[in-house]
Amino acid sequence: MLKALIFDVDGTLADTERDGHRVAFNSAFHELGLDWVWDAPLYGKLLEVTGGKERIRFYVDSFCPDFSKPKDFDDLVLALHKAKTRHYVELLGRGGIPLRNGVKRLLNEARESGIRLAIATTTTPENVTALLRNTLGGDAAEWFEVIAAGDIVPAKKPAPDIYFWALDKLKLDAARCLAVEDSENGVKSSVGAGLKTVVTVNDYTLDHPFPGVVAVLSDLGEPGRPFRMLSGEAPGQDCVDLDLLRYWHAKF
Ligand code: XBP
Ligand code: MG
Repeated sequence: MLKALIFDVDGTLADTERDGHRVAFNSAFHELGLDWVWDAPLYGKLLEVTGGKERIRFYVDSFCPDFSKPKDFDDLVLALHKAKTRHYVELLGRGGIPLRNGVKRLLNEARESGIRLAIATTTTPENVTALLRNTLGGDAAEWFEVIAAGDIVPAKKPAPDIYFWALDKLKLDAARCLAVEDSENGVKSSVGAGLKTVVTVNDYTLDHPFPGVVAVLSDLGEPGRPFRMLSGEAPGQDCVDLDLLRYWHAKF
């Protein structure tokens, strides 16, 4: 029996990366006097590494051969990431990023049906609450029984640890839950934790491989704005609702 849905955040609940996180990173670099600029294609490559602090380090190591790290480089990374989080939360506060198609509808249906909700994400906890507050209203963080986020586990996605942490807090076996993800790293993490997983892709993840998932879709769909099925089966359905999730959960 399906008991809980565990959602990824970035790329899944909302398209936050290109016009949200990327913009906030660039604002932080500018604020701290660095001439680094992450354009949209470069950011696609940087998404290989999850976690903002980890991504900054990956950028320096892989794309800035001439940058000589100062002695206090660790502090610089922390200061950049703190500034980035502030810029990102401000951007969300201006209503900069809407939820993806079908997300609000499915969350509401799950709440009405007593399906438990959780989040498993690499991003910083305050980014999650800011997104939920600005898109769903002041109390939306409380819709989620568990919010597993950021540095709460040392090994970020693609490691399964963040999903194990969420399952532990939910006190549920993976077999009773379904994950919703958008990326290869996310799927490695959720499938690695033993979760049946549904994928909704975005521009950055369209070509990612998703071995072991139950379905890959353009988005969750809305009545009159159906999803496109990229792999898997959804007999007679044009949006993802609990009936379809229960069907996938039971069948695959
Ligand atoms: C999300 C991420 C995060 C955000 C930045 O991945 O990769 O790193 O881009 O977050 P997922 P912070 O959707 O798989 O969780 O800067 O707050 O770390
Ligand atoms: Mg994601």
